[in-house]
Amino acid sequence: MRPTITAFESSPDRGRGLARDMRIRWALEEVGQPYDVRLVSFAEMKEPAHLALQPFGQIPTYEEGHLTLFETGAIVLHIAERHAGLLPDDANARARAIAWMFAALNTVEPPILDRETASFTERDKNWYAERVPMLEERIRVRLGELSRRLGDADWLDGAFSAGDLLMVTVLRRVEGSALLGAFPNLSTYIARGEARPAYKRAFEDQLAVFTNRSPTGS
Ligand code: GTB
Repeated sequence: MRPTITAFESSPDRGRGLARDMRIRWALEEVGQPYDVRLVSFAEMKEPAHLALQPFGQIPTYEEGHLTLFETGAIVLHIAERHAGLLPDDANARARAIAWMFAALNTVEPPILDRETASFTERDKNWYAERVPMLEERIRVRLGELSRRLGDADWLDGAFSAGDLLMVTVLRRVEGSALLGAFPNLSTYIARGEARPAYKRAFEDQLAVFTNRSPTGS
């Protein structure tokens, strides 16, 4: 059954692929599952019809027949469990790939989000300048740990998996920053993710929302 996801009608990033629908688009492209996209405005996201799908009034959501899902981790896991290509067949390797999915969302993303949130909402506070180095140090520690674990491997645990997909989307949030620049292997890891044909199709399709080009046909 062809799923429908929701995405921003007008993403603040103007198509840089930083909004979280990108994760779902990429996962669906990796497994070759065509999908539809319903664009929602910020106002619509807070209305009852959308809140019935996503209790926190956010995107993305995922509808497939009678199933409705929210939370990108749950959606990517659902896609990965039902299609080949995003999780290994070996049970232990599969469990480890799922651990990397959680690590991306629970361990690496939170300090990055804290820094972003501070820059949006706390800039006018007199303690902001004091707080930023602390927030950045937390990110640096996590990136250092991740960098050490990745070493010179292509992916986090053997073949590319849903764990890498989520980790790359999380790391993209600091792409181009001095924080990430200190860890060249993480920059090349992101580049490897971005070079995947499925990533490129997903990126073009979310960008098409802003450039009015027609999607690649997924
Ligand atoms: N934990 C949830 C998940 O993983 O699904 C988080 C979902 C979420 O944060 N969605 C955001 C949202 O709907 C969009 S992606 N926010 C509206 C709201 O909460 O009211 C976050 C995002 C938005 C914009 C940029 N950007 O412009 O760079 C990057 C990331």
